[in-house]
Amino acid sequence: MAIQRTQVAIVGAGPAGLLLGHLLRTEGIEVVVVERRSADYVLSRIRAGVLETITTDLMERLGLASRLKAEGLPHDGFNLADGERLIRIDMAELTGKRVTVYGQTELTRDLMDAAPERDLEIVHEAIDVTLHDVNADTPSLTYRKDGAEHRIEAEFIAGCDGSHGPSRQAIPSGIGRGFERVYPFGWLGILAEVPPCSEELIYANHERGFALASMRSPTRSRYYIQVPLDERLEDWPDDRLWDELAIRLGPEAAASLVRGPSIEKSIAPLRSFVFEPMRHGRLFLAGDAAHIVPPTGAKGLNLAASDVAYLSDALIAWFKRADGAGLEAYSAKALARVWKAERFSWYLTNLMHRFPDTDAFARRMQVAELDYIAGSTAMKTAIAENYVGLSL
Ligand code: RFL
Ligand code: PHB
Repeated sequence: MAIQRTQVAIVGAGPAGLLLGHLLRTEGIEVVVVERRSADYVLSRIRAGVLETITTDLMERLGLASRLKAEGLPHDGFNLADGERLIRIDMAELTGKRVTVYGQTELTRDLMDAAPERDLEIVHEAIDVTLHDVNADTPSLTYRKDGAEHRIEAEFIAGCDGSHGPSRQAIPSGIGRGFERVYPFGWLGILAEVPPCSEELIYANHERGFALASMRSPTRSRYYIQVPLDERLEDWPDDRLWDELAIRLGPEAAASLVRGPSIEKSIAPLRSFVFEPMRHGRLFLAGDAAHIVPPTGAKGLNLAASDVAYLSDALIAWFKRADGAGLEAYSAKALARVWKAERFSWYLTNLMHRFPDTDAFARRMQVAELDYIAGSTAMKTAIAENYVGLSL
């Protein structure tokens, strides 16, 4: 078996693992990232689109923000639609901050492309990654690649392997606790090479269910509709999906809705989940490995970024100054921010979707809440402050 030694072994080359790897490399810390999938597969996953300044600042700090700055779309506001009414949340005016629309795929590509020049080693197609002795001084992981067995001995392991990866499973049951809310619907998403129907995002609460108008660029649109969990993709040919979007997004958006063939179409279930604590011995969890949010608040990728901002600072303090205080504080500090993002994502999900049990009273509550938001700068500010991202 080939044995390799490193300071930090990172499981997962999604945004959390790649950002953490780069942040540690800038301080000369030795890192190896192991990823189950091929680079092409990772880049083909269409996911997040909205970046908080926390995320764009990290890319800037890494000196990897040139394409993001050239191609990312700064957004000063977004809209909540309810029937005929459009409530604009002016993030720039209310908070002095904005968000950037830039696909997770593009961010991941920028981080991957810069890996060789920064000596960030990424092992793709690593099979059967298994963590060992995470609660001892000598944690390690093993994997197979091209039929050969490999072992990496590290001082720390960062579990950045998403919600189904092996890292969280390596924490013995009884040590931690998961908190979960499963929603009785999913989002059917479509990506198409057509100009967006609106310059800003529209989150619509319609009697037929939620819809979202988003985008990737001035020529590429991303839309979602709420669907029952047992919905089949085959039942949603493009034409039916465009018709449904035109109804749910409201007449104004429908008038400027440009249709086109789908480049990608998929259904994702919605879930809230938090695992506490985010550390066990020398294993630290970050990103989706520790928590999931429903996509309604656009928080998932940004939480992965804030986790690794905390974790990289803590690991750097350890390796550079033998200061372990940051590592001790990591879980509590990250969770404090995670829970606030969980709250906001849950709140916006409840406000904007039709649940199977949304009865007349529950619907009146949604209308009253939206009415209140429409007329209250305080409410709009609270929503804007959460959407642009709470401070680190
Ligand atoms: P990822 O991206 O899932 O990466 C984890 C990586 O670990 C690998 N892995 C393994 N590697 C080795 N061995 C194993 N056994 C492994 N098992 C798994 C995986 O292959 C993968 O490469 O987690 P990470 O890095 O924590 O990043 C989290 C984000 O990807 C996620 O939170 C966001 O995509 C969520 N999300 C959104 N977040 C936002 O901030 N803004 C948005 O607008 C937004 N929109 C979305 C979203 C997620 C969506 N879906 C599909 C769930 C929209 C959607 C539809
Ligand atoms: C997206 O563009 O994919 C997107 C935007 C906002 C969300 C979720 C997803 O809240």
